[in-house]
Amino acid sequence: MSSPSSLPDLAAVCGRFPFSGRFVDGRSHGSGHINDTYAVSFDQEGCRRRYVLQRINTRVFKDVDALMENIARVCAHAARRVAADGGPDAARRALTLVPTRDGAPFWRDAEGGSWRAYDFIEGATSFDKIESPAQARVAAQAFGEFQRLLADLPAPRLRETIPHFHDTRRRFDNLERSARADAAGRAAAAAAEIGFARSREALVDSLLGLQASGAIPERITHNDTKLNNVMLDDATGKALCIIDLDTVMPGLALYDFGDMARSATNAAAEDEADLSLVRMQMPVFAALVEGYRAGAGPLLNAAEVANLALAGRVITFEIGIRFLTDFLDGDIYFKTRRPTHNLDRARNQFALLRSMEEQRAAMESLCA
Ligand code: ADP
Ligand code: GN1
Ligand code: MG
Repeated sequence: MSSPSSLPDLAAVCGRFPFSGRFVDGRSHGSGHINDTYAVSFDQEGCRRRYVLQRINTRVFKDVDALMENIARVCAHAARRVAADGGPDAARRALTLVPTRDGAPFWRDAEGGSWRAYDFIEGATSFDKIESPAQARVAAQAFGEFQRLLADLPAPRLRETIPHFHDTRRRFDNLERSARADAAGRAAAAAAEIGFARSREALVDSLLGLQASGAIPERITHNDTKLNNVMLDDATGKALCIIDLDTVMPGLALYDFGDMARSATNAAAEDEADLSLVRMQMPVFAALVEGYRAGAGPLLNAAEVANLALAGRVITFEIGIRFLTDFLDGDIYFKTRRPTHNLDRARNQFALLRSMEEQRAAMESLCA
């Protein structure tokens, strides 16, 4: 799905939310692949106040009511925890949803677009690419603490916002289906990548097998723990807040760790086309293991810890498969900025998987 070229009427959308002050401007914000995210500024008696407005991707999230019910519950739970912990800066340590003027969690526009608003977390950055092992440690600790937070979420069970989201077997079968259908006439251009995916098919059942055998439990997980879904404080470098809560739902802790390993250990950007730059950085992986274990604490069982390195390979493979499938389907899911963007991303993820395979023994030695 390519990015919209012109801005929607953000002032009009803001009118549906109880923002006070004078609308100053609105612009595209961030580099997420799914929702349309905007930063909107207000002048409140000489002070600038910003909010995040998001048009939810309803092609991806089919049941917005269920999605927003989950998000409202998780935000409220996180806010209660932050308040109970005490300490400064509570407003920046949990994502705060701003209900509409009518008290609803989102607003549906005349074209069917669904809009929500959050307080803007100021003085913080989300990184697309890791800068140091120390940064990996704080990010992983924050995701580990978030895992513990979710373990205490009061019933009922959260709704599944995207069914089978991390069902890697199903993702693989979808790739085969897309390769056969060749809807965009691109299968020939991706023959090498399709062949690579087939050569690693054995990976797709590994986490599902551990779950089926009872070795690893289902938990409530974030499911999209890429590095740019945690905000780090510009002043201290510490983690402030976990964001992008759209896929918080039942899952495996190994999905969360695996996606951190995928997104944070890469020496190159996720869409870097020069594959010689793609490499799994061992010191970053070590920092992730340390940080996640420190954050999640005793919650993780021995089988989860023993399979952290495997999770990195599986999720890197899974996301590679998803990028490749989307390339074959004609770029209908992820935002893209060039015709080969999804193919470049898939190649990149497969190169990262190869690098993890080369360093498998060293990675596994850290997971005991
Ligand atoms: P997507 O699902 O498209 O990835 P995200 O919710 O992750 O959407 O938002 C995209 C980006 O916008 C994030 O990576 C982050 O940089 C920024 N962002 C999101 N929410 C906030 C917020 N409340 N305050 C500041 N920046 C935010
Ligand atoms: C998407 O929304 P964002 O950009 O944080 C995707 C993840 C992928 C990731 C790859 C809902 O994450 O599953 O791992 O892109 N989110 C959804 O960068 O599909
Ligand atoms: Mg995101």
